[in-house]
Amino acid sequence: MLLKILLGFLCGVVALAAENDTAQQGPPALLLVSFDGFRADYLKRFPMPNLKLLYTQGVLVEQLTNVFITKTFPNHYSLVTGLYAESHGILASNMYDPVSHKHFHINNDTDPMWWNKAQPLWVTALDSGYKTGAVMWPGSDVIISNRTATHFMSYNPAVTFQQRLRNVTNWMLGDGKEPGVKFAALYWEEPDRSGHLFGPDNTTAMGEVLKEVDDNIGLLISELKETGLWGRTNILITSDHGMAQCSAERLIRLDGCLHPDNYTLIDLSPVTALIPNKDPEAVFTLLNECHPHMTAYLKKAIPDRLHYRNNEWIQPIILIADEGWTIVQRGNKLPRLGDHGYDNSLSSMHPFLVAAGPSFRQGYRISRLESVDVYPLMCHLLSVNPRPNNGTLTQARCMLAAETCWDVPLMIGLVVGVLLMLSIITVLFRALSQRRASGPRPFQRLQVDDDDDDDPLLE
Ligand SMILES: *[C@@H]1O[C@H](CO)[C@@H](O)[C@H](O)[C@H]1NC(C)=O
Ligand SMILES: *[C@@H]1O[C@H](CO)[C@@H](O)[C@H](O)[C@H]1NC(C)=O
Ligand SMILES: *[C@@H]1O[C@H](CO)[C@@H](O)[C@H](O)[C@H]1NC(C)=O
Ligand SMILES: *[C@@H]1O[C@H](CO)[C@@H](O)[C@H](O)[C@H]1NC(C)=O
Ligand SMILES: *[C@@H]1O[C@H](CO)[C@@H](O)[C@H](O)[C@H]1NC(C)=O
Ligand SMILES: *[C@@H]1O[C@H](CO)[C@@H](O)[C@H](O)[C@H]1NC(C)=O
Ligand SMILES: CC(=O)N[C@H]1CO[C@H](CO)[C@@H](O)[C@@H]1O
Ligand SMILES: [Zn+2]
Repeated sequence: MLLKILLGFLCGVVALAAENDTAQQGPPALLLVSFDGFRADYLKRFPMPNLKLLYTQGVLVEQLTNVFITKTFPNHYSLVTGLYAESHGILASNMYDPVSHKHFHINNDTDPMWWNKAQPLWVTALDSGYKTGAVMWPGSDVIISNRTATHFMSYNPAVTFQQRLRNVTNWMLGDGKEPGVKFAALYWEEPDRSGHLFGPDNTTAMGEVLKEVDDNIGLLISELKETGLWGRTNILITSDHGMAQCSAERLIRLDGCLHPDNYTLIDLSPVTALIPNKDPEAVFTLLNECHPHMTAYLKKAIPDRLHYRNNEWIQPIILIADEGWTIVQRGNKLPRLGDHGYDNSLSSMHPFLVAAGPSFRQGYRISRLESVDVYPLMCHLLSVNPRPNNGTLTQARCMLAAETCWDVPLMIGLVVGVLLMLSIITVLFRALSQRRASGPRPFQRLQVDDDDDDDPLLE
């Protein structure tokens, strides 16, 4: 009896403490991981048992429509801001500001000027009282809106995935007194590096690197389990862009069309950005007729759907190569066997998204999502007020366990099915009542015959 009371008391205290704990800690922590250059169809072409384990227990978005240009920096910044490149300002790997005459390059990127048009989630989430972390994600070590993440690591390719991961889990655990990091973003450079080197069509090489990537996902799962973070952390595994196969037969040489004295080159391939030195119309005309697999645009004529026009760092002329084509100034040398940056409507440019953790549905799949929609999803998961952005939660909401989502095809099927059943029942009912009517009931029959004067055969 006494034991029972004691047990009940203990249970009560534990429950209270647990509730206190969750109330104090707020929503589950969120870990965002990007494997650079992970083309969506690698998931179908290569076995990835650990990644598969994650999405069978969570959600798989088969293709993520990323932003133009489909390069690493623009897309990583879109993931953490929900903005198109023209709005967040990280437009390419190489940029030029005509006012300050400053140059941006991915190895010389820490001037806040380039990043301050937007604010990444690791900064915004600080205002909700959270600690945040950023490991080698583009912009991690840049002071944006006067701040960085609580913890960050600058880009260093010599640091292994496991070391990066260990730092992140340590930050997430906290030190006992201080709460841990609530949002962390982690970057890894494969399979992009190998995709450029060997080309995405090289099944042997890509198979090897994707096995390594999957082993890293295995490490992630076991590290989270060992530290007790598993089950109370939401995990997003995604990427910035895909990869197209290039070849030496698909080179576009600018020098064949126009002497280099006529323009200043800012960025080269597969999207060239240039400033005509004089006579922009003449330069444009020559470039426009240069090659059937390259499209030239004057800045004002860049198609709306690319969301790549309204920014002072977009140069007066851009050239876009067709899928798999490489723009060079001169020579016959192919710089890379695989490349990306092409039109974001190409499925070869699309990455994927896997989501798992306490907030997500299990074994759920959707075929598409916009990469700008990942930001409002993350803000929702963290209860952070999203800053103005180009995404929406409409599609992504269905990934959440707490939401009931109407599956449109299923609903159509259901409605059609119900209507069909109703019609069958009506038809059957009529047939039955007619048969009964034509049965041995002479008086009724006579009455019907009387009314039926429009049918001469019955007379
Ligand atoms: C709940 O949290 C407060 C503040 O941290 C603490 O003082 C209190 O002891 C906790 N209550 C329980 C039952 O753990
Ligand atoms: C980095 O960019 C700044 C600003 O454009 C420039 O002053 C500096 O020389 C560059 N550094 C390197 C190493 O190129
Ligand atoms: C950043 O800090 C400087 C000086 O500390 C201040 O003048 C400036 O307004 C701050 N900028 C922002 C965006 O908070
Ligand atoms: C990452 O972890 C290593 C090893 O524990 C440590 O020496 C280093 O300071 C950590 N880096 C950061 C930025 O926390
Ligand atoms: C594929 O990559 C491997 C290196 O992993 C290389 O040895 C092989 O020649 C490549 N094959 C093709 C067809 O390029
Ligand atoms: C994207 O969002 C920004 C910030 O709200 C806005 O200024 C811009 O017009 C939006 N772009 C589009 C194409 O809606
Ligand atoms: C259209 C144009 O500006 N063409 C010039 C390109 O550069 C060469 C060499 O400097 C000039 O001779 C062309 O007039
Ligand atoms: Zn790349």
